Amino acid sequence: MLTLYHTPLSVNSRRVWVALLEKELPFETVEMQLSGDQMQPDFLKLNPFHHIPVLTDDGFTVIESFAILDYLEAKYPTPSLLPKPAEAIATVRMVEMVTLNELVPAFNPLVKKMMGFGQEDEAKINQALQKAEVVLQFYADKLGEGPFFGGEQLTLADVVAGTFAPFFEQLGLPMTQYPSLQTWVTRLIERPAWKTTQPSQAAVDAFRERMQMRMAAQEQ
Ligand SMILES: N[C@@H](CCC(=O)N[C@@H](CS)C(=O)NCC(=O)O)C(=O)O
Repeated sequence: MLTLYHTPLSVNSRRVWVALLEKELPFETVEMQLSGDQMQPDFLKLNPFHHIPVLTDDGFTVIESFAILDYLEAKYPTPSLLPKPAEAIATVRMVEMVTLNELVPAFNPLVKKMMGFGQEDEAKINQALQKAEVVLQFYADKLGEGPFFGGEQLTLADVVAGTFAPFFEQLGLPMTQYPSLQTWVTRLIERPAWKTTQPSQAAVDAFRERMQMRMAAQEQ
């Protein structure tokens, strides 16, 4: 049996959760609170770095979300989330790595501002917005006219970039400048896998409150 240790608010977990759903695999979930439960000996045996997601598959444990995605693709290849042509594979990998290495660092100050975690200075926010826009332009170029990054089929590129996509507007990114990307976002968020894994507003609000209390306690 496949078991996913995760928390619904984690985008690192969500990409694995979406992949499991898109592959229509039977799996169970263990919801972590990340309030100390990730430091318990039983969990540290699964991941000594105390991070989610973790996937176990009949006694085999995989940590690191991208390793998990590769494992799922190799072990359960149908339906495939990785195209075969060399150019399409390169596009998928580029989108995955650009998301991780370029979009995530740009997103961090924008998310902090949106969540009200401390005061980010305006110059830093503008720089982050500019960096994020370079990524959006890159996505739009790679998407072209296709419904998905790898062509006609949903791929890991859509899963990885697409789990950030529902937040583009909320973070102040001007989606109207990228109509094909906007259509792609709409196409993804209508899929059952995205609907199932979309964190509720109540969960986001509760997380914001917990973090603000933790930050206030640290300041005292
Ligand atoms: N590179 C890891 C990052 C995982 C990660 O940072 N997980 C966070 C949640 S988003 C976590 O488990 N934080 C709790 C902790 O580190 O104690 C991956 O892609 O799986």
